[in-house]
Amino acid sequence: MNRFIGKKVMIIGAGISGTAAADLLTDSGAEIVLYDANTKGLLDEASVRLRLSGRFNGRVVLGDIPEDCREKLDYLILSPGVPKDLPFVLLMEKRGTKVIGEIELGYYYAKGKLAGITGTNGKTTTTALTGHILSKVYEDTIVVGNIGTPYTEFAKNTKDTSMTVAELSSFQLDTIETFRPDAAVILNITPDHLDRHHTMKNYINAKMNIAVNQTEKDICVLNYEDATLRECASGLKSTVVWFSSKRRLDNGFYYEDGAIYRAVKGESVCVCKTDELQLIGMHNYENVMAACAVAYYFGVPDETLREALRTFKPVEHRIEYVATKNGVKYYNDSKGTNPDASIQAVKAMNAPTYLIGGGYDKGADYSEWIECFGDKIKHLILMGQTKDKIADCARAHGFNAITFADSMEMAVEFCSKNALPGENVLLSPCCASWGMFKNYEERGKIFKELVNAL
Ligand code: UMA
Repeated sequence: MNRFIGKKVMIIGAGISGTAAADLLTDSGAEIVLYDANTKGLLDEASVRLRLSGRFNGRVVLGDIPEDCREKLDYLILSPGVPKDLPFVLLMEKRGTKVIGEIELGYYYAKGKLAGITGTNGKTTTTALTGHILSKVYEDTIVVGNIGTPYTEFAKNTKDTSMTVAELSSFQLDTIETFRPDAAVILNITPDHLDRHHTMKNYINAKMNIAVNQTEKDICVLNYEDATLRECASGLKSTVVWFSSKRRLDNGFYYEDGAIYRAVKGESVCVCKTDELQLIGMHNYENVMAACAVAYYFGVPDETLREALRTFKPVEHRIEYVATKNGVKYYNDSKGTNPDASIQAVKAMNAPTYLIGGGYDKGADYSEWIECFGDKIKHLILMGQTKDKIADCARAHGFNAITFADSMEMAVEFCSKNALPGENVLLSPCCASWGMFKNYEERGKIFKELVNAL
């Protein structure tokens, strides 16, 4: 029985999630309003309709919410970027409207198996890797969610034999109700998005929601080295599978001396050596362990898993190996747009490194980034709006090997002339790209083109 027949449904947000949700509901028999606050006047009805399928027969409302939309709503479906504590949402909830997120809507329609992956950092890589591994066994594997493809776009086409791997942000998990992945992963929880969730407790609760409907038949893969996750694990009904980058576990997955192991009742099997992987850095080995745990649960044979791990290419612009020129290895981490991400990239380097940084000023504090340089960063090449601010901070920390560059061309040229065979060049700006580039993708592409042309 279709729960939406004859129901009044409003979808908030006409971005990629909202339009996919509207398309999904088009034949449901619901009376649909697709609404967008559109505060900057960037949308008009024609452009929204263009992105909807031709069959959409609901209303598109932009700007202020008309009076007739404030009454008798049965469902309110929120896009990920829409907070659930908006006055209108709270009002409708008070009036008896069921409020769910776009992910919950997708789940109503989805069939087959489901792996859900969340965490503050690493979820895109883990989702892409898990999808890559599972596709070797499950012909009909789809990768959806925060990674950039709305769940609602594909949910209706899934079959009982389908395998869905969903990257889930705290925004998306905040508005689920019955969503229940067979395998859940929480990689780590550190402060993020506090402007939206207001408190760390709310943020943690949103992340833990991924497992809230699980039973002991389902697994929840957790990082043993994350104190918050260790604390929260006792409240879960799921079967917990731990992974650790720091210690040998009797049950679960762990890293030791350049290899990843699976342990069952104290018996360990080597899953792969980390030098077989194209992913580098301990944070990535954690992502690999989480993906392996999901693969094991879904019955991927060891040999298939090993081969899939070997062939997986890192997500573009995230500590991505570009090329070796004159014995110097070049890495593109244009997605390193904040200190946390750039610190991981520096930690992942295993040789003296020329680091290209700087860009748009988001008001970040660069101290921790500079402090993690140690002996590893040999020279810092700075560009963009933040170059003086970073240079001052670096000098205050006693780091003086600094060169300014007016363009990416100059930065790459300097590195190619100075870096010695066996050393690395890393683009990990610690800043957004705006001001010099359209976005971090463009910055990374330009860097790669320049390197490949050397
Ligand atoms: N809008 C309103 N009212 C509001 C807020 C937004 O009407 O109160 C409207 C905006 O005017 C806009 C539309 O909603 O037109 C945008 O909706 P959205 O922000 O939910 O964005 P989508 O285009 O649907 O993309 C969303 C995710 N965006 C966010 O979570 C902000 C995408 O994650 C995700 O890839 C996509 O769904 C598919 O699942 C992006 C992201 O930045 C990459 N995620 C955050 C992150 O990774 O840190 C969480």
